[in-house]
Amino acid sequence: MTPAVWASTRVRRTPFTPRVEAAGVVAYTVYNHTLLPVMFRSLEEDYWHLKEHVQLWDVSCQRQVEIRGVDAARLVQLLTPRDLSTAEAGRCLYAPLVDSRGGIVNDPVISKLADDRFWLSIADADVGLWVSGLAHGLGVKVEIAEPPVSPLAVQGPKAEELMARVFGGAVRDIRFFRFAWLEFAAHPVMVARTGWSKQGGFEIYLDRPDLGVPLWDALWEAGQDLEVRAGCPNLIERIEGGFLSYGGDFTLEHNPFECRFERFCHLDRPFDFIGRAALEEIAERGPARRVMGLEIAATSLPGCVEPWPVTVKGGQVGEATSVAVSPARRCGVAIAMLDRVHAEPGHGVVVSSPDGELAAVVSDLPFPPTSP
Ligand code: THG
Repeated sequence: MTPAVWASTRVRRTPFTPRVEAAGVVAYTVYNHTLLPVMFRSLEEDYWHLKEHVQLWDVSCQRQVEIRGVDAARLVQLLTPRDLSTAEAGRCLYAPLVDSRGGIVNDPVISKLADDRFWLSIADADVGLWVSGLAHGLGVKVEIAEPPVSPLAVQGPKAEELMARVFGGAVRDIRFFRFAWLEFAAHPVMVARTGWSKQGGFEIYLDRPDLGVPLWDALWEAGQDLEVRAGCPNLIERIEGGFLSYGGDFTLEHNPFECRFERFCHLDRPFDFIGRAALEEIAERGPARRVMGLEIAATSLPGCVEPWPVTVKGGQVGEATSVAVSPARRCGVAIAMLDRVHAEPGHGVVVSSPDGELAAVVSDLPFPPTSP
């Protein structure tokens, strides 16, 4: 029997928790000290439903670190190698945050609300402490807060139709990684075309906890004929989509090049950020490891609760950190950090699972689409 993880007052509930529980959530994880659903029916059923219909995801655990003030833009730029100078208000940007050694502190979605106001929609680590420490040490004029904002994701191929029914046709004009302020219950809320799936959709950044249940119910009722269901980031779909999970697939011990984040690192542009010297050196040398996909010869696999060694001729060349069985591919799929020489699509490797040694083939991330 797998022991349960206990909730307590240290683990935050969310404005949507009553509806998530009414919808029959079967398992949670804890992310940013907050409950995050991980499964409703089964990973496979949730996967197919996400790819065909529309789901409501309680991703309130994606907490917002707000940075505002006259020095906000300068401080936010110092946090990341991604050039933010060309972004206008209304943009969202996925951006690694790095420390002075080039290690990844977090990988938030940064929303630019105004020239002097940003939200960092953080992955699972206490970014507020890192930013507050830096602001104190640098003596910059900013205010840092974690406002009571709870994102609700609406994901799946029917997400736009459902959102248009509740928020009006204006949602259709929101481009990928942009946001707009739209009204719900006569209150303006931030709606972005973002989300942790490749199926398309939106995230509603609800800043009124009292409107959580009414918002959920409005989407639920409007989506009955669209077969709306409660869902959550799906392990299988996000592995296939190549979405890396901070703390699991990569940590402070990894740099952006190992994570294949080079498109978010603008070393050739002359702005200042923490870790520039370290990243320039790594870019020059080339990263020691690269994150890749694996296709594993297996039709059932146990959960990966600690990294599984990846070997070639008995020598370890890396580790798999997220593993699932894909019903679309009828094999195991994994995200793995591999030594550079083995990080090539088509390379054969062996994965040491708790069930024994399994043959695997290295794949690109995201995994190439399957034909329907
Ligand atoms: N939504 C919000 N906050 C988040 C996540 C989210 N915080 C934590 C975690 N998820 C951050 N991780 C990612 C990873 C990838 C993407 C979004 C969040 C993503 N990337 C696109 C891509 O790689 O193609 C686009 C990147 C870009 O153009 O900037 O969607 O899911 N609010």
